[in-house]
Amino acid sequence: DPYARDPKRHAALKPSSKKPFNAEPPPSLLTESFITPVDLFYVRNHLPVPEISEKDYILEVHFQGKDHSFTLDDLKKKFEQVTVTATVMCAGNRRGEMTEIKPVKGLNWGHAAVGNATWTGPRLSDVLRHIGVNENDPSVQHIQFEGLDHDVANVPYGASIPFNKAIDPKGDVILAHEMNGETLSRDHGFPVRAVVPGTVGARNVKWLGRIIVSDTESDSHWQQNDYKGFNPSVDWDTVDFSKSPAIQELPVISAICSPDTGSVVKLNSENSLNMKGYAWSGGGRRIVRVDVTADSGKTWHSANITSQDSSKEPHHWGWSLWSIDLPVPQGVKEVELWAKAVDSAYNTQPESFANIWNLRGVLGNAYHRVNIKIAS
Ligand code: MTE
Ligand code: MO
Repeated sequence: DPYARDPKRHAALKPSSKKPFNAEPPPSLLTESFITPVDLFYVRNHLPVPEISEKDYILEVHFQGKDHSFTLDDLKKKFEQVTVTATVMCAGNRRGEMTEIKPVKGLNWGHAAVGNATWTGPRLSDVLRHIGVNENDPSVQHIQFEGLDHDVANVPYGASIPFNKAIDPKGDVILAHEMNGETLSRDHGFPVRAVVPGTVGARNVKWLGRIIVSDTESDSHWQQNDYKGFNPSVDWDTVDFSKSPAIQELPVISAICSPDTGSVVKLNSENSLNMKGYAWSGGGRRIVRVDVTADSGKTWHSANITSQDSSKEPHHWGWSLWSIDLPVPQGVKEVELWAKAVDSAYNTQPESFANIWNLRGVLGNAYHRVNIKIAS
């Protein structure tokens, strides 16, 4: 069993698959703290967790036919160490809701395949400049990452990001060796992972073994034939993965973390209920508003943003947590709660999943709707 040496996990993580291990925490735990605790942070592994010893670890960086090697010590001592707060979210977060429209291929995620952490390490841009990469070099277009996890045919997990994002010091791409101030855990990429703030989880390559400075995208399955969006009418007979760009920056999203769907809620004296959730947008865009309604949009209320990343745009990489005491229509026994967020570019979420459905179940950012009962 290639998974026999996987690490132990927190009992609160609910697996959607055990081998490879994929799991998310109960949504209500996400709004307990602005920084998601490491052991409650969702885990998305495609392969067994590799066993890497700190002293043998080497990061190879390939550029113009040459390999440059860095030990963990090199990465810690040769470069300025920076800490960024960044949310990491799986492209398939909220896939379960999309599946209600029509089945899709993919893990059945709820709305907690997302977390917010601080990440510490050298900037990728500093490492690239150190080996002589010039930001104006037209032959450099993509930075490819390879993990030290591989499949039975020895193919590693791989992905790439645009060179512009990688070389921009304000892009804040970090070769992280710490998460929330602690040594990176095995599930989250020990000893080094790429953290690509504002960009889909899939490009935040864990167990980073090799970086390739290239004129082309990664040719990995995950870059070429997965993690792409399509027209809702495209099916597995007609899909042509070469026609859609790989997902990089993610669109604006929000979700209600409490109350939970199906729960029975007692109203407070003002005939209202407390509702909490998260909101986030990719590309360093800040959340400027979270709108919620308990009457299908007749009356919208703006929630209070209770905690927000203090970093300025365009590198506002962390999520926002929100809360509101939302008035509920008099005398009703059941309510559908809705939430939608607005980012600083005034992008907002689509109303329903019907017209954003896609065969891989990615980019599921429709209004979040939660049905609850009111206690009498
Ligand atoms: N990196 C490697 N090496 N192998 C993987 O399977 N999964 C990716 C990404 N990096 C993956 C990886 C995906 S799809 C996501 S969503 C994030 O890691 C999940 O990061 P986390 O497990 O730390 O939450
Ligand atoms: Mo993912």
